[in-house]
Amino acid sequence: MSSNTVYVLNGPNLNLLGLREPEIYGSATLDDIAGMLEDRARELGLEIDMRQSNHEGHLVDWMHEAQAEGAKAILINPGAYTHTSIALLDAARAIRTPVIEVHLSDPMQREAFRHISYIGMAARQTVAGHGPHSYLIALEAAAQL
Ligand code: CA2
Repeated sequence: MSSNTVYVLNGPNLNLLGLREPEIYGSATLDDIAGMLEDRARELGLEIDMRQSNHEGHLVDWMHEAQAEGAKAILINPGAYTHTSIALLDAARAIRTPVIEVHLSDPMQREAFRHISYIGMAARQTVAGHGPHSYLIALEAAAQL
């Protein structure tokens, strides 16, 4: 862990990526995305700490941890917690570590209940709608911070 570490946090159901609903979320698994990010991070002189949890509190704890450990940035795809979690919004506001919101799909082009993003209210940037490439775009943005 160093100040060049970027936490990449993934919320509920993203462990199923590549295994279910490929028509919406594509065929890459979360491990594939981690590999892609690690390759690019190496070129950028960064390190990746990639995690996934189906539990809101774990994501909150990891955001606090990122700040305590002096991480460079947090990339977070909160999954459906994007649209429900004031706890994640409060966590993003409570830390100084920059937060970049990431989505595979573009929630604004989907059902109305996905149009609100709480964490988006505190994120430096939101990258959405580019499939796994959204994570890479977000990593490039983190490298510029
Ligand atoms: O597009 C995204 O990245 C989302 O954050 C994905 C969430 C969804 O609730 C957000 O509105 C947008 C859902 C993640 C669920 O991932 C699955 C992966 C494979 C199969 C089923 C769900």
